[in-house]
Amino acid sequence: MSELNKFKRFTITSALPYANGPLHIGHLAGAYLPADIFVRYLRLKKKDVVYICGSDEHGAAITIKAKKENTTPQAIIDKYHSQIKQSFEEFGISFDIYHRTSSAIHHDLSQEFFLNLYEKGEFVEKYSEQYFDEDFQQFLADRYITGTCPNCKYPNAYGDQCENCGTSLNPTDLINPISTLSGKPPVLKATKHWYLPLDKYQPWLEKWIDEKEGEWKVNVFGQCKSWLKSGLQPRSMTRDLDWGIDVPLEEAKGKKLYVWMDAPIGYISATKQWALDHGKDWTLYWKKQPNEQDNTCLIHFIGKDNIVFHCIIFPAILKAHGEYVLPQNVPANEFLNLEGDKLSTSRNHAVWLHEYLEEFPGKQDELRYVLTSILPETSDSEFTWKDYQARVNNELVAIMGNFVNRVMILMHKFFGGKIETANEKIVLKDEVIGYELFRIWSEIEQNIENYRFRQGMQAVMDIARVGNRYLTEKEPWKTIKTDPADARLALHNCLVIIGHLASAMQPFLPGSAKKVLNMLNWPEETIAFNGEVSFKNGHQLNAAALLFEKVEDSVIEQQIARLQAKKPAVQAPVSQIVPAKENINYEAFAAMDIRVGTILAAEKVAKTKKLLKLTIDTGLDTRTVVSGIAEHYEPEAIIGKKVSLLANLEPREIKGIVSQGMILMAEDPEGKLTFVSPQDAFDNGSVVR
Ligand code: B3M
Ligand code: ZN
Repeated sequence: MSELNKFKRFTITSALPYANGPLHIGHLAGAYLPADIFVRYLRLKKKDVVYICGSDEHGAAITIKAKKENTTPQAIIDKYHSQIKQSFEEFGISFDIYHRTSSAIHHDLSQEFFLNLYEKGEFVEKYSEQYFDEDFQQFLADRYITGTCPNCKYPNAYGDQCENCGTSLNPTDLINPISTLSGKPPVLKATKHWYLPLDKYQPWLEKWIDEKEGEWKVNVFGQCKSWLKSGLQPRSMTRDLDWGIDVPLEEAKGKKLYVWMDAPIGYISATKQWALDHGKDWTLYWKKQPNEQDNTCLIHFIGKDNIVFHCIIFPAILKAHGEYVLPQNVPANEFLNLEGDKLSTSRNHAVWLHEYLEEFPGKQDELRYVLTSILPETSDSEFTWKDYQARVNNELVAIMGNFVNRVMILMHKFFGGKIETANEKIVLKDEVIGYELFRIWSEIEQNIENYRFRQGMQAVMDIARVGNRYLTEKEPWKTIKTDPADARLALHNCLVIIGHLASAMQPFLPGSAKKVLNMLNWPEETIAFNGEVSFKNGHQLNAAALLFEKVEDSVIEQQIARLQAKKPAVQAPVSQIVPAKENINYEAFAAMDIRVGTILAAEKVAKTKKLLKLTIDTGLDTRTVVSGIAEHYEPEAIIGKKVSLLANLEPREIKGIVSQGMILMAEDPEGKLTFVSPQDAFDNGSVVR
């Protein structure tokens, strides 16, 4: 407890997930698992800590989902809020409260914040030209508009942020903007909004961020510096939307607060609700105290795409308000990938938490262990099912489970599971082991306090490694025959090591730590973290229970196969759809003679990659058509196929063959082709119109 020791109180937050879909392992690895480990550690250290989270229920993420599912935003948030809450509970993320931003207490507090800044004259009021979708009669903010990122040229950047390079954007920054509602380029229209003058706060933010050098993670610090370097722009805190928190001003009727203004305030309103429920004073956890040393330590756990909002915009809001503490740290994680590909909700390429919980009942700690071991702490990392299996089988089962199991079995077999000692209690009687444990403990604590949970987890595993080595060296199964006292001493020492192990497991693998404590017949719910571990003379151990089970190949194969099957064909973003053409009159259409025909013969056109020479029965005649479909169809496979043929297209010579007409094909944005054919058996020569 070095740096952190100076704080009396901790307010720990995990990013509020949008209530627009279920949780997956990427969420866990980003903002929840690390925070949960950290919070459990603080609690074990007897710190005053509140751990806050809840659903983010506003913004375009919600309304767009509602449109997709053909339902209301309210129905969407109700559905996903309860699903997400339940998954978190079952998985064992130990929030003190999981709240929601649709609550009245949150709406009130957000409006209060806005008015506070408004009355201080902090906002810059500005009419500006904003993109507007004429078909849908709606202004296009945030996720309602996509286009090419001016910074990295990513083609599907959102109006408020490029998810590829993390840059925070305004819709007017986008190159070739497209409305996600109509798929059309938008028009510009004037509207009034209230801007937070981030440019004005820049000098202060620079100074504040600079103080974090060496303290904040390099990925976080680096991102902040680069935004500051490119110069901050005023950012609108209001939106022309019909879902969200009303802007509390008469002249702003119909406008809502920007979701990134209200969402972080959600941390505060959730704390208020928690305090109300538990008879606490919420202000202690958020507001500056008369003596600086009484201030709470505020830490935000987030994914890297949220850095700008937590390190620049929210601190600016808090500072402008004036009464609140600023975050002490924002240990953002990078992204987790899955089986060689980005996790993707829209492509259904994910391991969903609710599905995992259903299919792997009681195996929360297995997932916690694997994810903790691969957390994307300094760079993106990857989850694969094979790696999951290997880590569970070769580490949890073979090292941790095996050590505990061997000691428990031997204690029961040789001594009926009962501690007997001439002293009042047993203590560790091995200097080397004692020294090793001392070193490991300091590693565990230092790693947790510096947000290096991967290494912290490995250090915990080292306790089991030390135990296994010691047990193998001492061979009590042999000495029991020659020197039973020595066998007993060795096993007693092992029990002390198991006590340390259980103690250290608690923040990381809470369920398994409990199981071990239960085997040890430890009366308390928890065991002191890095405290004295000992057993009284006469102490009776409980029966050995299996800690972890081997993961069979078939289980993993099934998961891999399912991931493959789940992936629907890549969905084209709206912006890739070929833009609409100009209107034509009916005459222009009617001039086309389109007929149903049958392919009688097909062969490749020599020395070309793309062309097939087709012989078509058109009902009128039998003719030759050259078609550019050779990369999509084998000639033999299409003989007998019904097609639609533009029969009165001027004949054209292609590679020395006269082509009389054109086969109609549908082409998707990926360039895949398919025949446009009648759905039923239809005579050749039938007219298409
Ligand atoms: N709901 C964004 C996200 O899920 C957002 C986090 C809010 S934290 C205040 O990426
Ligand atoms: Zn970009």
